[in-house]
Amino acid sequence: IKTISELFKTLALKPAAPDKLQFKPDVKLLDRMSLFQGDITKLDVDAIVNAANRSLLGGGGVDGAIHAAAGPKLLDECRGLNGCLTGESKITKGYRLPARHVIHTVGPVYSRHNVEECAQQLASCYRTSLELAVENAVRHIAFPSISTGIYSYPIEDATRIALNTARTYLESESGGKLERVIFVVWSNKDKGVYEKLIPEYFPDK
Ligand code: AR6
Repeated sequence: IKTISELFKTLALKPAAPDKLQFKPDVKLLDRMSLFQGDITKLDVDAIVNAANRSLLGGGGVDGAIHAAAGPKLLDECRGLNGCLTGESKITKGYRLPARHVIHTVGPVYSRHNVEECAQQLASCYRTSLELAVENAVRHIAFPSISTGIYSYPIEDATRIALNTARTYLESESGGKLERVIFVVWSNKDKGVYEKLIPEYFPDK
């Protein structure tokens, strides 16, 4: 787990020339991800992801924190987006946030009777956010733990999906353009789950 100053140190990388964006194969996957505990609205990165709802018009949890920190212009831009389906993502500017962009994704409301569909929708949140990031030349993207708050997704299952989807994308051809994925946790319990599972999906080799 990185402290905020360590995280910023790792982020203070020289911007790559556009034609050199493809990551070298010898850069370890583990060196392209970070775990950060704290408030995602404070991160000075190209994009932070918002765990939104289908209206995209704000709410509680991390969504409320992002809208409060970004200011009312974020809501104005969101009004023009016409909502978003579960498992899909839309991008806006970051306004008063240190982050340049906000990628709004709509996670599933967890249901024990529909585990398979929830898992596919959650994976789709991560995948479509990462795709939007690359389409918008985002190099650093920070994710909160989507659906695991108000939407009640079990943290361990959700974390496996987050790590697996990010790892698969980072290894893909377009994912080669992403420099770093940052997973942001709020609670100590969630931090423990990520620390336990990261070595399974991002082995240190
Ligand atoms: N920085 C980082 N993580 C945070 C922050 C923050 N400032 N605040 C909360 N978290 P949730 P969901 C963590 O409930 O489950 C909203 O009303 C939080 O501890 O924000 O996808 C939307 O409008 C948890 O680990 O999102 C939707 O209606 C994680 O962020 C609904 O909630 C996600 O919790 C979405 O629910």
